[in-house]
Amino acid sequence: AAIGVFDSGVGGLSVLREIRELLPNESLLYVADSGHVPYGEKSAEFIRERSHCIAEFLIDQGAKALVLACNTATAAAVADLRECYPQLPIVGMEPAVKPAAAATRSGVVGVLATTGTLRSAKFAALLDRFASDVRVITQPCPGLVERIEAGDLVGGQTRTLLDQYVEPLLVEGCDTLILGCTHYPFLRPLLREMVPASVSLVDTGAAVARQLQRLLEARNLLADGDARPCRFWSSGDPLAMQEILPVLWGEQADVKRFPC
Ligand code: DGN
Repeated sequence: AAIGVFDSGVGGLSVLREIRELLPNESLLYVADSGHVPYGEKSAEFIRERSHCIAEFLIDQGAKALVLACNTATAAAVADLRECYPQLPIVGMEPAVKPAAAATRSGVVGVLATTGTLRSAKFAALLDRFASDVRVITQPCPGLVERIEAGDLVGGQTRTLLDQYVEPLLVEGCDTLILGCTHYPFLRPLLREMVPASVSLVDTGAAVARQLQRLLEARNLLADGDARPCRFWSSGDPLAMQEILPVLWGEQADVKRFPC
């Protein structure tokens, strides 16, 4: 049995890396729904349909747990999936509002995420619960996911877009930036060049890996042997993903075409 992980594209690989590091004995399966990226501007209904279809596929391939390595898909579909598969541990993402609210000294926190995440009821509830004492400025980032999907992590176009999104947050006095989309941790090196050293960048990839570990432990599902090599599928261009895997995943691997 394996851990099934998916995202609208290659962003979830930032979470997959955290899972590999914390749980090196687990076999991993990864679906990039790059044929439908970005999810950010799509309807919740559409994202739920895609999530069901991918979850079913991963379970057929032997997934004993699922990770929605996508903030947008989690906001739209995690409740539905949990209802559909009550026996299966299912872990979703959420923007790191809680740790950011605890860490900020200026009292101003910026959230970089997709439009879908920022307008979701789940995100509103998160702000109500953890951010009542701080000022939170949200910043949707259209176009950024596409740059990362293209494997452009430090180029001119990515830099221009990112600067346009981050600069206003700095002007407002944010000292903590939440990377609220799983694609964005890949922009950390570029972000570190752009923002002062006193600004912290927070994401929830490592916390999600720990939550997965807790759920597997509680249900006695942790792997007892060695991991098989990670298997990858893409609903977009498998060869394009194969080309950027060494950068985003740190290893070469075959990518198969996702069948639906
Ligand atoms: N990686 C996704 C997220 O965490 O929200 C979605 C990116 C997208 O499809 N726009």
